[in-house]
Amino acid sequence: MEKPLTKNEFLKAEKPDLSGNIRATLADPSLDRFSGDDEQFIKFHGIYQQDDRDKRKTGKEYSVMVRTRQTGGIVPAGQYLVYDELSSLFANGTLRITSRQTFQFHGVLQKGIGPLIKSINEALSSTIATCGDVNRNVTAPSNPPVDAIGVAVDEDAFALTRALLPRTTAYHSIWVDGVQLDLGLDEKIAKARASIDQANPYLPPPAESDESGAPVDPLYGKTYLPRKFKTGFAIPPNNDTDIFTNDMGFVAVIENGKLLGYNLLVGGGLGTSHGNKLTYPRLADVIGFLTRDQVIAVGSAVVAIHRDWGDRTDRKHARIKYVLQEKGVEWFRAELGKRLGAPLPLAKPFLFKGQGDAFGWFKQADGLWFLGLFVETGRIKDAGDYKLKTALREIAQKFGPTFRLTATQNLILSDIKESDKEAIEKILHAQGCSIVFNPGLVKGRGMACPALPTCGLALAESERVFPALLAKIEAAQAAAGIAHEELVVRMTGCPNGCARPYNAEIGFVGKAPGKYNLMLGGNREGTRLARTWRESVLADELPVAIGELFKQYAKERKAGQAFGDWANEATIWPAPSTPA
Ligand code: SRM
Ligand code: SF4
Repeated sequence: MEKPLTKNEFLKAEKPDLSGNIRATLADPSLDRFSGDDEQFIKFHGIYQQDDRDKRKTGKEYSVMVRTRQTGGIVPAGQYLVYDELSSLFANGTLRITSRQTFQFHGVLQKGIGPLIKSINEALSSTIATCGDVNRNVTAPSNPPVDAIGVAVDEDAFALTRALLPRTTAYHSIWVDGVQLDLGLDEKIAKARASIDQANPYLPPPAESDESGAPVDPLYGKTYLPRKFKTGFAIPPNNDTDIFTNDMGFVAVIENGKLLGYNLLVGGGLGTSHGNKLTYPRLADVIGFLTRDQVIAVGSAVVAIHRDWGDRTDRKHARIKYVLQEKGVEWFRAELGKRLGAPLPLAKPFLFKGQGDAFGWFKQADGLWFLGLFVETGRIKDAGDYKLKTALREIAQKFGPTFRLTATQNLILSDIKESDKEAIEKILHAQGCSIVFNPGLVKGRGMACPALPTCGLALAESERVFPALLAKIEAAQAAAGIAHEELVVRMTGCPNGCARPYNAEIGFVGKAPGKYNLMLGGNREGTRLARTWRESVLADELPVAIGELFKQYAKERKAGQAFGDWANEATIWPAPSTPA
């Protein structure tokens, strides 16, 4: 018997413009949240309904999280200044850099959603399709931010972003045309628009019409994709966008200093559910080579394969990685070739040598400078004497650098004149942010997801406990005589894998309050999956267990061997080991 489609499939088919009842809910001041079905529709608009989980004992306090779109993490200074103001006006005062180079506003109350999203659009960005069953934010290398190849890759990433935007008419009619603004931000917004000096790159092309004249999306149709879809670009040898974890990846092929095209990767994805063997993390397969002018055709064809072959009967099994795993790479190559009219030629050789961000000052190809800054767990905030938010506002106002959000939740300020470097440093030091220049190779490589109190799916803490845990891991390194050695440690509050723990050297995956699965054996290049070493370890015992491993590693390692590589091979594994 055929399995029935999921409820989400019926919702999409019923309202393919994705409008739901959002308009009516917004118009009713007595409502503090969206109803059941709209919780699904709002995701396509970049909104997640949440409640403060610290306060649940006294009743649910609803708010939403709003996620922006920033291809390649690029945020012009003017746009950043608008976001800075909006985060204080409508959110919890912080801006959260995500693991896919976007910003999230947390704690937005119902009446603030309209003005917030309208202002984001006025500042020439968008929240369209940053969630939902569509292509999400497209990542691209942020480090180094400016050279001829980097610029070309950014152009391709933007072109593909536009081609894969859903053409829903509801987004603009609800949030742009449907909201009146009276915030006194006009001058700031005008400056943001002037600094961007182009039309909104996130405005989708118009929808097409079906036989009855109704608008229809030529790629997504009426029911969009079976599930989310993620796309990234990378420039070897730096795998800073963790390209193998994407549904679709484009790896730059460079010959004689020129961007020849890309190797296509398909079928990465990390989300799993504890105890559900149908779900697992997977790294992408290498499919073939394409030239730059094929990016949109190939990208659209891969998305269409997900649309047509993804599992619409089980949302936990609906990502394209399962199509690749179950039908095989050869099947996929043939299917893609059929849609393109010819198979892609073989992929060219490529090698990643590492990932992660560089901190401090670097010269760009055009003679200007960029500054790599560490942002602890991606949270731009003012807290006590540490006033990163204030410092960045002042820097944006005075020097107008381009902000680039990295896929490790850090920040690059680029296009800075040599003569401004000293003043920028002074501002950061004066606001108590000296750590941002040199976090070291453990903090600087680390990543944690938001988890509690905002994430409705969190089983355990992550962002709030990660800095203290990393400090203990650094202390354990010192005790084992391996202080300051590079180490990729990532933590999530549940098995969905938002901070990508599954290909880290050490991954902590929330299992229950205060308990984590401890994953080991990923590598610094992001090209190997970690495996579960111990299940349900108490939070306090994590640094102790790791400390013992560090001692063994220090004794046994080969010259230059990284911890993750040692752990992958060492005789530390219980047999048989199981994936999380
Ligand atoms: Fe994620 C769901 C946060 C990157 C896999 N993710 C969520 C939600 C929206 C929870 C929810 O559905 O209610 C989280 C919101 C928490 C909050 O309070 O902010 C959330 N995900 C994040 C961010 C903010 C984590 C971060 O530390 O930065 C990242 C936002 C990226 C962005 O800007 O678009 C984020 N999420 C990822 C990644 C990593 C990546 O894409 O590089 C993954 C693993 C890769 C993958 O997709 O397989 C990831 N998030 C998930 C999943 C599991 C999907 C699956 O296939 O099973 C969920 C749950 C779901 O979709 O049902 C999820
Ligand atoms: Fe929430 Fe889990 Fe993602 Fe963390 S990994 S943000 S707990 S869904």
